[in-house]
Amino acid sequence: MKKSALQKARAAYQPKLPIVLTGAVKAVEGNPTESVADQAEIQKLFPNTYGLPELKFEKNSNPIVGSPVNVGVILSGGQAPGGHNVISGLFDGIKKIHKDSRLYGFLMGPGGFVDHQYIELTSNIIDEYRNTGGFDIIGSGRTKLESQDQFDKGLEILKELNIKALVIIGGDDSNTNAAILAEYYKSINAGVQVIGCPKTIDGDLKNGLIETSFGFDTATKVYSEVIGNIQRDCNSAKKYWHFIKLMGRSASHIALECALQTQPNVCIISEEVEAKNLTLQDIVNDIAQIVAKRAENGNNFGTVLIPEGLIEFIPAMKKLIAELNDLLAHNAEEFAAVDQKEQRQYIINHLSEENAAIYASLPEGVARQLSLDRDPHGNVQVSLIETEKLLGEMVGRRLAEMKAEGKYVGKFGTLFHFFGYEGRCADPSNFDADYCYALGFNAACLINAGVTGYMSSVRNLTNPSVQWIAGGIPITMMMNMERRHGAMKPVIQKALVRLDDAPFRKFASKRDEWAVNTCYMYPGPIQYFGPAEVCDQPSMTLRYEQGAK
Ligand code: FBP
Repeated sequence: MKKSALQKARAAYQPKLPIVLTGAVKAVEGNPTESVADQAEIQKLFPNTYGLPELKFEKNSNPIVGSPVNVGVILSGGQAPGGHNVISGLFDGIKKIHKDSRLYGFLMGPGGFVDHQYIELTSNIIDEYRNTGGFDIIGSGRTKLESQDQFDKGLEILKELNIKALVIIGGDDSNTNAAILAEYYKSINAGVQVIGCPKTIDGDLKNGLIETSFGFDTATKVYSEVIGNIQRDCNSAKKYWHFIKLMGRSASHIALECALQTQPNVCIISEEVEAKNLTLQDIVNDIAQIVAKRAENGNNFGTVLIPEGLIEFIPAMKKLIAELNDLLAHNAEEFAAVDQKEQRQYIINHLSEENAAIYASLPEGVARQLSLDRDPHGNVQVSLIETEKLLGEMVGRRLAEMKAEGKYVGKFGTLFHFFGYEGRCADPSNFDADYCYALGFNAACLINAGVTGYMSSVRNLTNPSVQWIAGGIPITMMMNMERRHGAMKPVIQKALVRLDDAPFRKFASKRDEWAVNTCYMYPGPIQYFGPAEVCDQPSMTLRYEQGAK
């Protein structure tokens, strides 16, 4: 296959491993752990894998004397830059344990594991994908691994290929399933270890020991580059307001990071909307005020960043979606039989009065999206809801009212954008290339240490990569009980934006100035070659979280 000049140069990049992983290691046990909440219930559900200690790798003076180990790997859920480096790190790690170790990749996500679709990942294949974006080396999928049947079916192929460990590279839902699988295999003495790796551009799989999920760094740099370009454009032409929706299913980490990088006029943070119990109209009024204020200064242009998950955080919408979820789940057949033109009215007739009124007030497109199929985890597919258009139109209407009241003089031209898929398969930044390679290599060390139900943990990430700390944390440590599909289930707790954490506080201290004045920042494209202060900086979220001022 023909390669671009950058592809060729990038293939030669050697990710920097934490110094501790460059030689033989020993796993040092820390204190036993507890789940973040609901300890008694989680312990009961995970009798074999609950309460395990944190692990930290330290240098070992004895060289590694390992035997060959066969390992399986699955990419699960949405793409995130760096997945290929997790796999190449894992490959190099198991080859370091023993040159005859083998790596098998299950195709198109967990589905390939259940259906026995796989390829052996040889060095020729791995070398083609080092430092590249995408998950195309083996593909990804969203099949939910949850039933014993699936686990048993998967075990058949693991036995056939003599696989001793399975590495699941995924987000919170996939790692929840990794924990359940680890517990099950342990309970039946299957002899298979299960190790998770923290992936998601959304940045919501993190805690003190998982400082960030991979892919967040690169994806937000890609979005920030284009937001910066748009800001330069709108500051040049001075005639458009750009409404930009940013991916991130639930948490607003991506929008917040991009705001810190680009200093837009407005950035909505869903978690704040929920905490302040704001309505859609409140949000619209706030944006309209800012547009009017800028118009007073002759600035009929600006940028508004909108997190993809906003709708589900507006308290009134949240209640509506919860009732809709139940309604559609309990009346699925009847609803499917209703003529498409009548479906909106059917829903209005079956909702409580309060929710029916909100549903009826929504534009056709948004209402329709809320009634469509959920994803396999039961989530509304928020990436398909055009919140940016909804807000832009509503702000336009509000400004017309304000004009009639003599409170606004200006022009309001809108343009709409959605940045999400553009960033998920970008070539990983140096940070993600190094971090992912280390996560994969570290997963091999966890396999060699014989543990199961652990997530690969590489931390101290704002320091140079050679100083990163490597180890593992029990996945059960991240879990709590939540209602899913009408029943309480153990799941990894999503890390939402915390309003008392440094990144949000930084943003909140600056946003009034950014709103009225034009303080745009232009981060430019990701740089792979050049000075470390340009090429190797981690996200601003991570830097503020770790004490930057
Ligand atoms: P993961 O949580 O699996 O990493 O996926 C995140 C995400 O990129 C969200 O930001 C987005 O809402 C969703 O995937 C889109 O899903 P799909 O790829 O199925 O369209």
